[in-house]
Amino acid sequence: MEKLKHSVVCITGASSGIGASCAAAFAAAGASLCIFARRKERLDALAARLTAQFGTRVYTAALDVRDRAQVERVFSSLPDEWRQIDILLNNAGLASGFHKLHEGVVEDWEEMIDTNVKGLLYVSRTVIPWMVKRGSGHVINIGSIAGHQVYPNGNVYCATKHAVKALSEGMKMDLLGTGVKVSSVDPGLVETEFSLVRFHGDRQRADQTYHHMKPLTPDDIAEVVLFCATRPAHVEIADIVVMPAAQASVNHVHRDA
Ligand code: NDP
Ligand code: 8X3
Repeated sequence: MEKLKHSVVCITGASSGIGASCAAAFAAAGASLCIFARRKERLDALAARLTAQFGTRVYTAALDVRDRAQVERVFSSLPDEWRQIDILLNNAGLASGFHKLHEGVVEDWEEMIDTNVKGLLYVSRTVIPWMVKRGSGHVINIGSIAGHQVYPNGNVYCATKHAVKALSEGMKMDLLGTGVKVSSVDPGLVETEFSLVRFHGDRQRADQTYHHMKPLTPDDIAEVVLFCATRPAHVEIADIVVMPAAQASVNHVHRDA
């Protein structure tokens, strides 16, 4: 953990779920945080809490990762000390809708592709060159078990997470020898706002996802992300799949009762 003191950690999608838990875990370990999401009021509330609890320095800005010009503007207006990003956590992402492919909603597809794939690329294209220039850094991408397997009605979401897996592998090859590490953390079911977003605010349907089973918590994922970030210089975790004990694959979930 000593390693994280004085480091700058940049997290996209820190207003909720896994991103917010990772922000808290890195703050507890002594890092400074640069956190982004569309809901800035949530970021500011999180920042105030972490500063009060751990004395954390936090930079917040509203950012929609789908908007390329906005990504460039927000990162280029970062004050110099915040540009020394040691760890980039590409976490912002979502599922939208749950339909058979031939009945799918094109706007849902576009939102997922624009956020999970193009948004991750825009942010990476902006930040990674700074890391390469300094000869150090670590990109941690939040993938998914849905990047390894496909499930009915998961079609486009699964495709975006398969793309994230390919991008993590490609980044690792392209960054070889630069001093910049790349890791992918790929969770199974985690109880966050993810399902509420997927089902467009339908709480009952969202709750069914975790019905009679114990999902992962966002803190479980934050622990794994921190593990990746704190390995010795010569150790690089390429990919970790993290599943709830009650989930064997995207299609196999054990539910009590
Ligand atoms: P949440 O819905 O709780 O959090 C998603 C975060 O992404 C929010 O902070 C949201 O912020 C942000 N976000 C969404 N769209 C955008 C955008 N266009 N620009 C910037 N930020 C955005 O879900 P999770 O914490 O579960 O999701 C985090 C990541 O984990 C995602 O990549 C998801 O695919 C992945 N994942 C989730 C799993 C799960 O079961 N929950 C399992 C495997 C992977 P805001 O709305 O304020 O912009
Ligand atoms: C989220 C996990 O199984 O709902 O990536 O697709 S799953």
